[in-house]
Amino acid sequence: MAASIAKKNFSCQWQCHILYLYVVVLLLVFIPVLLQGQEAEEASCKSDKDESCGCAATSRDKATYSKPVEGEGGAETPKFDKDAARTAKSSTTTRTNQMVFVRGGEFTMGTDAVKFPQDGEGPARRVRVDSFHADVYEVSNAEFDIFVREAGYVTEAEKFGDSFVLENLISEKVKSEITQAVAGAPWWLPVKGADWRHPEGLDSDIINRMDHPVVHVSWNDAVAYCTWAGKRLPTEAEWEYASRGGLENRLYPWGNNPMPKGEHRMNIWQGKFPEVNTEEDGYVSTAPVTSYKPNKFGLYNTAGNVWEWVSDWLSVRHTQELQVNPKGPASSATNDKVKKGGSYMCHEDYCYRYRNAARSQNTPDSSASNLGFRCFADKLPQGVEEVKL
Ligand SMILES: [Ca+2]
Ligand SMILES: [Ca+2]
Repeated sequence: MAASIAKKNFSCQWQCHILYLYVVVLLLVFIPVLLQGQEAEEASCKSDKDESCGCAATSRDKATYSKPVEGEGGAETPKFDKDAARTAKSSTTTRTNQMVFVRGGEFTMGTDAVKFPQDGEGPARRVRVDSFHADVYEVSNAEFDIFVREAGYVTEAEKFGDSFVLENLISEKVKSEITQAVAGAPWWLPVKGADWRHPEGLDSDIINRMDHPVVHVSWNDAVAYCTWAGKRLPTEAEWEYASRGGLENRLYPWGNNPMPKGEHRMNIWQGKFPEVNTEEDGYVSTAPVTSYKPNKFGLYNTAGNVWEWVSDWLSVRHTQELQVNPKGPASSATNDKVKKGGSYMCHEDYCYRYRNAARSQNTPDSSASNLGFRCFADKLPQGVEEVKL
């Protein structure tokens, strides 16, 4: 009996050792594989965060999107609704179409302190531009309303029947009707009925925002407005020259300090994007185009508030040779136009693009709730007030 128990114990010890060895071998084989997978996932996340801020995610032909059907709310059926009448009535507010003369010169465009290499921010290069007149303000709803009423213009967002809106700004009712989101930037939602008169969808209006920048305007809409106004879109070089206000190699239109003397100088995002906007600069969404101090050339809100279309097609490669009045490439392989200045959605940790040198892009038919424009001109158009500095 005692011998039998001893034999049993011996047998168990032997079996246990085999089992133990088996487990050790399994762990040695699988742990490196598991760790490798985790590292790959972390690398992928890091890469995604580095490269995608959603700034360029609102391009119609790059997002899952349907084109409008002719005759079904398409180009041939401009809408007239009670909002149009209301905006017309309230557009007798103070004009903000003034321009300022900007004397041409040579400056350093772009930067060698590149934050987003994929955007083509660098290298820093010398550029010379001729003199021009620049809109002092971003084009406001009131100014765009005058254009729409006089020209009978219908924006592309109205023709498509939708536009991109930041999720936080949309009512729960509108949100519940949305089934799509933008890959890589889920805070952007395509909202039916969102257009310049209805910035957050059909249950919103601009009645109390006539002095705010017009949004949901495509590059094509911006060109149509500027042409009607006797103006044109700026080139990227002109826009950046004007935004820098005569200061060399500075991050912002006034210098390198984002808040000189603790004072807010632009409408961007405070808090944690995209969950919390603490609104410390006074605005959770757009601000009136007259907000904050202008730069030394007299321009307001080139940094922040809304992105601004410029005329250039996108290229992310630049020559370091001196360029005179550069207009950008003849076309873009990705069908993108450049936009400048960042918006109220930009945060230092996420989409740090409210710097003079920063840039992003969208296709020319794209529109969003943070994208507007201003016009420049070679000659001061008749009837436009010139601001003297
Ligand atoms: Ca803000
Ligand atoms: Ca701006």
